[in-house]
Amino acid sequence: PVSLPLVINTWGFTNATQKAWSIINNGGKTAMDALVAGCTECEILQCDTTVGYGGSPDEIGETTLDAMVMDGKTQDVGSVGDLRGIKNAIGVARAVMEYTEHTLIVGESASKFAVEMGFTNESLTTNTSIEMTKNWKKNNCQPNFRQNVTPDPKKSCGPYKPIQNLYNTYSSSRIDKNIGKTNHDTIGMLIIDNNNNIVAGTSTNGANHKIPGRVGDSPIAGAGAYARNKVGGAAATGDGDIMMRFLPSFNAVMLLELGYSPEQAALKALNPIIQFYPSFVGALIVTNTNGSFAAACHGLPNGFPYSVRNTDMKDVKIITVPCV
Ligand code: SD4
Repeated sequence: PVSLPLVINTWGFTNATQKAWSIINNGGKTAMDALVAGCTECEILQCDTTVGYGGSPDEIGETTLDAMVMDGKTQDVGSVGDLRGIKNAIGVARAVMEYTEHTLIVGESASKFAVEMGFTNESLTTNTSIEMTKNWKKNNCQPNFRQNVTPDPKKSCGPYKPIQNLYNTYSSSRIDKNIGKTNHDTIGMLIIDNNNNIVAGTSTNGANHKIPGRVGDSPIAGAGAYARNKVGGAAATGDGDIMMRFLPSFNAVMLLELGYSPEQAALKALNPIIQFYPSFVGALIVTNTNGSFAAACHGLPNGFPYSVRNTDMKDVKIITVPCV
């Protein structure tokens, strides 16, 4: 028995789930309306400071946003990468889908497009993001994530080992060991309406202290999220620089099409990533269009929490899946 509609999203971002649920469950609005409202809620609340303004500043302290929406019925996609000075990234992604022939618009040009579409241009910097940049600079001798950068001779921290540093920084910064919760994370959301139409979306401020211009997996269709009517959908969170090389969301949906269960599809879609990058940290949520869902993760010691609501549930539920 199916129990639609369904809202499912990454992490314990239950306010977003609740917002989307209140819209899809009341009728009159589309799954896309609910998706954009749900993810916008996280952008407003700055979920874990990893969605929306004021988090994950790049090397020079600017917060930039990536987001996408995908409609499973039409295969239409709209997305933005490296969006600057606009808070509602998922709203702009939807405008790309609905008002242009394009799929992905990036950088300053995406900001200009957003302003044309009526979004407000404002700073995404906050005291928190300024503090984050200051602390990071204090502990780093030179810009992060580059090879062949000469260490600053006045400081005693060279020589720089960028690749290793990247993964260590990433995985340790993602988990607050005291409360056992991850504190850095993208929202990826999947919604199925009563007629089995599925939509998918993401919104994030990406990786901490990235090189300016870095775009992650979240706005890439098939990497950050994917949706196809009559099959299902998937959305990803984690190390996007790695994930976008494997298109895990597309992979998971193709595995559903081959007849695998959502759980099998989630696990199998992560497999090649783990084979090539054993220290990979990330997770996938997967649902088929009947509303059966599952998740899988790798590298999160306390497992991966995700948020769900359907008509069988009295309230939004957080489910935590242990990692493989
Ligand atoms: C990225 N996948 O930009 C995003 C980051 C993320 O939790 O999921 N953070 O790489």
